[in-house]
Amino acid sequence: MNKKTATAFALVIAALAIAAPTFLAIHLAKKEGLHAETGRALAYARDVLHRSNSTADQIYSGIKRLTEARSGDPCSDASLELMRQIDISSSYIQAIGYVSGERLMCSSLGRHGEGLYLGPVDLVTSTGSALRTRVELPFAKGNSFIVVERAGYAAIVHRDLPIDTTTSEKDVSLATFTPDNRQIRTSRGFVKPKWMDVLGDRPEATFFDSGYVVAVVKSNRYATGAIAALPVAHLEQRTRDVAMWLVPIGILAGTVLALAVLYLAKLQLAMPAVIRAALKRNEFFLVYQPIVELKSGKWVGAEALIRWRRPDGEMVRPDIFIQVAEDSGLIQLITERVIGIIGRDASNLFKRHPDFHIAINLSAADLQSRRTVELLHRLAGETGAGPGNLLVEATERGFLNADVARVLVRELRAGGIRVAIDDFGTGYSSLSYLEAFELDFLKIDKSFVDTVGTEAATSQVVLHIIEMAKGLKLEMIAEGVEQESQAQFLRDRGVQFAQGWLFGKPMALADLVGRLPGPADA
Ligand code: G
Ligand code: G
Ligand code: MN
Repeated sequence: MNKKTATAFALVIAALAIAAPTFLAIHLAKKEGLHAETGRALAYARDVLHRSNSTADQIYSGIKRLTEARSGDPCSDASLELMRQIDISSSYIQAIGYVSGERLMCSSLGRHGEGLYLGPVDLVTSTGSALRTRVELPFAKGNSFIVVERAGYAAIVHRDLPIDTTTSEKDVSLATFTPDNRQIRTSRGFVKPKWMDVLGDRPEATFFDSGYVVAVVKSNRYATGAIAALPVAHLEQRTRDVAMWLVPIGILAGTVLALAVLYLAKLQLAMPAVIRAALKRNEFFLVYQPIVELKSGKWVGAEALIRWRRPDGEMVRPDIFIQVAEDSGLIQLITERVIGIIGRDASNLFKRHPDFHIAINLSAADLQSRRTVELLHRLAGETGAGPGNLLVEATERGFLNADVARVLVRELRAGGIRVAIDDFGTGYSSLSYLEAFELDFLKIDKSFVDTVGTEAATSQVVLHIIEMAKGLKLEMIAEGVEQESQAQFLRDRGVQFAQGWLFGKPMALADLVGRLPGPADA
C-alpha cells in the first residue's frame, strides 16, 4: 500500500466512523420512537372502540328487554318502570324510551306529552338500527346526543362518551365513525375523513400520514369504528434532542479515531525508512542473556538480543521493528548487522572461553539465503570460533520452506555452527516435520515454562515437549525461567540448559564476560 492509498483509506474509514454510528443511532431512535407511538395510538383506538362496543351492548340489551316485555301501551306505567330500571343499571345510557315517528313519546325520564321532536334519521346501519347523531333535547340544552332506534325503542347516549377518555399526551385526536356510510360520528382534535378508507376489510390498521401516527380499528359486532391519531412533532423534537448531543460526540469520536488511524498508518509507512536510517547511524546494539547449565549453574553461553536506541534516547521494542523489518524485506540487513556487531563484541571471547557459545536469532528469510551461511562462516573465522561456539536460533516458521532451509542447516552444521529451534510449541509445525532437519537444540518457549507448577491445562504440554525433544535427541534450553521451583522442575526432568531472569537479564557482553570465572592462568 502506498502512502496516498493509505491516507485515503484512513480518511474513508474516518468518515464512516463519524457518520455510520451517529446516523444509525438517530435512525434507530426515530424508528423506536415511531414504533412506540404507533403502539400508543392503537391502544387509544382500541379503548375508544371498547367503550363504543360496551355502549352498543347496553343499548341493544335494553331494547331487547323492552321489546320482550311489551304488551299493549308502550308507555304504560309498567313500561316506564322497566325503562327506569334499564337506565339506572346501564352505565353508558343516558335515557331509554319509546319513539313514534320522529317523536320520543315517553322515556325513563317520564312521559313527554305530545312527544319530543328528535328530527329525521341520519342513517340506517347494516344491522338495522336507525341513528340520529346530533340531537338536542330541551331538558339538556347545549349537549349533543346520539339516539339509537330499533323496533320503536330508542336509547339516548352522550355523543362524547366513547371518546371521553383521559390521554397522557396532549394533542391526541380521537374519533368514532360508522364504516357503512363513512361518517365521522364523534371526534376531538384533527381527524382526516380519508383515514376511514385505509382499513378496507382489515379489523385494524396503523400508518403514518400528514405528520400523524394513526390507528384505525373497527368492531366485528357493530357498525362502529374508532380512530386515534398522535402528532409526531414531539417525537421529532425528541429525535432532534438526541441528535443534538449524539452528533458532536460522534464527530469527536470519529476524529480521534481518524487521527489514531492516520498516526498508525504514518508510523507503519515511515518505519522501514527509519530502520534504514538507524542502520546507517548505528543505532542498533546487542545485549546478551546468559544461558546456564541447570545441573551446575555454570554460564555456558549467551543469546544475543538486538536493541534499538533512537537518537532521542527512546528504545524501540524488537517485537515491533523485527516484524516490520521482516515484512519490508529489511530483516537480512539487520541480521548482517547483528553478525557484524558480534564479530566486534566477541573478537577475543572464544580464545579465553573456549567452551562458551553465542546464540544468534535468525528470521525465516535468513534461512532461505546462502548469504547467511557465508556471513556466519566468516564470523566463525574472525572470532576463531570452534565447533559449538556459535549457535543459531530459528523459529518454526524458518523451517517451513524445507528444501532450501534443510540444505542451509546442513552447511551451517558442517561448519561447526549448531542449530536450535526457537520458541518451540508456539508455531504450527509437527514433530515428523522437524525430524527432517538435523537440529541440535530445542528451546522451550517461556509460555510453557510459565505453566510449570500451575493447574493450567497447558502445564502438561511442557512434559510432552520434553519427551519429544528426548525422542528427537535434541538438547533443551528452557526460556524465561524466573523461579527456582521452575528450574528444579526442569532439571528433574532432564532439561540441560535454561535462561531467564532467575539467572541473568540481558546485559552488555563485557559485563557478562566479567562475571565468568576466568581461565586458570588469568
Ligand atoms: O529480549 P527481547 O525483548 O529483545 O526479544 C524480543 C523478540 O525479538 C524475541 O522473540 C527475540 O527472538 C527477537 N529478537 C531479538 N534479537 C533478534 C535478532 O537479532 N534477530 C531476530 N530475527 N530476532 C531477534
Ligand atoms: O528470542 P526469544 O523469543 O527467545 O527472546 C527471549 C525474550 O524473552 C526476550 O525478550 C527476553 O528479554 C525475554 N526474557 C528472557 N528471560 C526472561 C524472563 O525470565 N522473564 C521474562 N518475562 N522475559 C524474559
Ligand atoms: Mn531467541
